[in-house]
Amino acid sequence: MDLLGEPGDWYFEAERGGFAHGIRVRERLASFNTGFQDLEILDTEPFGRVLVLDRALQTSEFDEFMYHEMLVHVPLMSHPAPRRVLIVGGGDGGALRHVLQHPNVDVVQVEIDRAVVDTCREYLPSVSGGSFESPRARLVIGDGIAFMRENPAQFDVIIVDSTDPIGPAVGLFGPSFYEDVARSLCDDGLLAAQSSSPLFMADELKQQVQNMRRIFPLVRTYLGIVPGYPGSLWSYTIGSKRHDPTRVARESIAERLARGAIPTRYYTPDVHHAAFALPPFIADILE
Ligand code: AG3
Repeated sequence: MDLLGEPGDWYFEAERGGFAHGIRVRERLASFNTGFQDLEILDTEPFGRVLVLDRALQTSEFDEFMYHEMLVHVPLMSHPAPRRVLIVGGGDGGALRHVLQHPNVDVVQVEIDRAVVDTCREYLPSVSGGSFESPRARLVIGDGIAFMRENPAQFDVIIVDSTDPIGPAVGLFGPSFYEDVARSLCDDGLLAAQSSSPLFMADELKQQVQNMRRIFPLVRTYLGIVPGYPGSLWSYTIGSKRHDPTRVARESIAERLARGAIPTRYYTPDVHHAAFALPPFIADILE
């Protein structure tokens, strides 16, 4: 069976352990190998247009806000006054769009695969929403690791918006990567990274958190729901040099959301704090 399917068929994303979830395809809009990975843009019934890389759904018009708001606003609100932000990966531009909603923030984004940026700007324009044209954004096509080595002590917040910790992105999860991140952060900087499904990729989550703990004094995992990802339940992890994301005052989050007129559909001060409450089976993974 062709897992990607022709129009009217289903796109199935198979997870290890014999679980797959499916989305009905209206049309396959693009499908090619970029030189780095297999890229698909599908138009689907419930999720609208979606980006698939190496057969893993990355982003959709339908639920991108659920993922990007949690990946972006939780770390930015955990820093008292972020000015310089680095995004590693995130070629669809969704993380960039949400970071730019914060006033006074300049962003550098380093994405290795230009084809992801170009194809998403063409087929998923609402995800980046014109943010690549912002005077506050600079896009670098290249290797995030090399970029960080050349830019020490530069950033208040670094966001890693990568694919899964298998295959090409695996280098973005190891201890030496986190050393580079720490060096590229200011003295009170913090890192946020997507950290996989706590259900289906528990071993990867555990390893990632262990790697971060070797480098950062404060490591906090939090949860969100992303219906397009396997199992819907998703995790993110912050590694921080000083600021504790679980201690930021609700009033200060509310005040900054209002001052910036930041239009959220998922993230609120209460959601920020609720996200750090871990069910015991996940707390056990991280012990
Ligand atoms: N980055 C995280 C995608 C993880 C999805 N995994 C999966 N479907 N198995 C998404 C990039 C969005 N900007």
